[in-house]
Amino acid sequence: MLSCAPMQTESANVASSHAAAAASVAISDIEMRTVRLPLHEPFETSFGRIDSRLIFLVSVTGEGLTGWGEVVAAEEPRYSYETVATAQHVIRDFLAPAMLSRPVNDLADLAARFNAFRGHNMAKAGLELAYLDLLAKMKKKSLSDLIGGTRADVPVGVSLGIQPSLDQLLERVDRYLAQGYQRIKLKIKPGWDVDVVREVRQRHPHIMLSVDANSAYTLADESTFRALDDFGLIMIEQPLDHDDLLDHAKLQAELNTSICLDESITSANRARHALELGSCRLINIKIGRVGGYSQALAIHNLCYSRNVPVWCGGMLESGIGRAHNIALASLPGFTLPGDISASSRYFARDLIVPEVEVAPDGTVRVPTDSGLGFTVDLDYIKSRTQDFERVGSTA
Ligand code: OSB
Ligand code: MG
Repeated sequence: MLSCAPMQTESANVASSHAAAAASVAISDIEMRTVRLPLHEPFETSFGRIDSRLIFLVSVTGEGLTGWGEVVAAEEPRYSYETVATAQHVIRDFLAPAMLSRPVNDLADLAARFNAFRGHNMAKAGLELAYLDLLAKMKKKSLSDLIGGTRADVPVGVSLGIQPSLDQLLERVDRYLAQGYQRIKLKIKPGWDVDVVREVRQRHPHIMLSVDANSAYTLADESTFRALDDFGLIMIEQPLDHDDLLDHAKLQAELNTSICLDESITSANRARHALELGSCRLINIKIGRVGGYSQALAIHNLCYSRNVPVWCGGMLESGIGRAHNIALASLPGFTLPGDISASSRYFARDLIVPEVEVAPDGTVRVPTDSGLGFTVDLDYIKSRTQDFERVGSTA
């Protein structure tokens, strides 16, 4: 079973039967690499600004095949407490030994081993991703097929960072709409919110528009939320504290606009709590934030069974993480456009071939080749690798 134990009773059983006949895999090697990729332009959110991404890749080898995953932690603990360095430590010293200790029966077996260690979801997810790519390659299936995906292409949107000026933001909104993106998400923070959203809305009365606060507000900002509530936004993403559910429930009760939780949803159990408390009406699923495919599938199944729409969030991943996001977003419950943009929106050159492209209708094609469905560009990765570390089953 691909879905994990805690949510089985809630599960709509989507994505569970497909890998039922899982083959046991003996992993012989786990490799960790960091690769710095400059961003085309700086990305600014309520918690800061970055102009490059330190991409943390993990690969696992077994049965003569290699599977690839990405750890989405950042260099600084702002979006999450994890960092690239904490994830390297946790993988090297705890997760890799657990994965290498004996053959992995299936995803639930791997998740149960990782569950013995608290937290560090992004580190766990990186290895789950690599394992599932390897498993899909063994079974000669696409990742989407393996997890029960039903879409041949997925609708996508773009997440626009806080800009130096309103004009620069408006220019970017126009640019990405012209490229076909189906939804525009604006990063907001106090001082860059109501006036900015009003301008974008006036110019584009009918587009799917949302905002993402990355926890920059409190319940005391009621007047801001009341103003935002009048713009016909499809959602307000994570307005309050990163680990809050209660105040979000109070706020959701006051708003017409749906609240979408990102940071606050760290597991399937947290998702269930949020839905039962009324903290949100939508959930952004990021495989890294929730600790891997096992929990991401459980959250999807829970929401699907309750008719709660979900969408796939992004962490400025390289093509390797993005390919996993595309597979996840092919599940039936992913009805809203994901933060799955073209490679060229982030980087001059991506780590996969071909790069991810957005079609003029604002969709990304779900690959049908086995595993990730993209070729990992190992020569390019090697040319940009900063740190390399190998953990083997034989010391
Ligand atoms: O809150 O969704 C977020 C990027 C890094 C950290 C957090 C977030 C984001 C994004 C970008 O919004 C999404 C993407 O295009 O990858
Ligand atoms: Mg977000």
